[in-house]
Amino acid sequence: MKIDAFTIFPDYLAPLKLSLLGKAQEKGIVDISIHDLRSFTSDNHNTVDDTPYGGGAGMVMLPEVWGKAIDSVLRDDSDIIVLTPAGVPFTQRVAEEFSQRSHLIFACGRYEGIDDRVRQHYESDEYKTRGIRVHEISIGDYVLGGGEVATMVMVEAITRLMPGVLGNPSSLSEESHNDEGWVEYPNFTKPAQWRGISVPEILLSGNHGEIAKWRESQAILRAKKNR
Ligand code: 97T
Repeated sequence: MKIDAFTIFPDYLAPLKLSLLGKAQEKGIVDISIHDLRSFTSDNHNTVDDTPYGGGAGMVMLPEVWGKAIDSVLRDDSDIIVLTPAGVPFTQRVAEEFSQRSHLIFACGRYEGIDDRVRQHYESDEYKTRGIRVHEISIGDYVLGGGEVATMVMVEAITRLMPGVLGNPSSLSEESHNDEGWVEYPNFTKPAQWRGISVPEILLSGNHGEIAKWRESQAILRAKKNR
């Protein structure tokens, strides 16, 4: 999988080069490129935004800069992902779908967002017939300073689903038993007693059938309490 991420703060996305993802890149499973949006400007001040038509607070990112940036990497199999609080909610199911794509382009907007004509342009029939799709995605109901952290969340959730990225693939098949990944039983390790609290007897019994039943019921109780 090829990933291209565009931002005016390339340093914010530096963690994508680390640890798990760094290893996945070494193995050649994913290839992540981080691009400075300012390198696609054409004026002396490297302007990326301007005041909104119709008035209002803040600045809007220029369509010309985003057009040049996206065109520089666009392929016939690209998915363009625009991070925005007004987007489609990002879920495990969405992560699974993106994990099977070949080229993801992340557009990290700052300020009040990106001129909407960028979305309209790449959603036109010309691009649709080439197999190019635009996705406006939100990672949750809160407001961030920009799309960078949301991009990191998405890249981590997506790439760990790709074959060879996770160290322990059995944790993936266990996850797939529950539909979105949030039904999880409570876990315990050594010691068997900690601050007067015992590990549940059943987990020490060696009865794998009963343990599985107990974990299932605990997972459902926890989901009811928390969700
Ligand atoms: O709040 C944001 C600002 C810019 C880009 C994305 C976001 C966001 O994404 N998910 C939640 C908020």
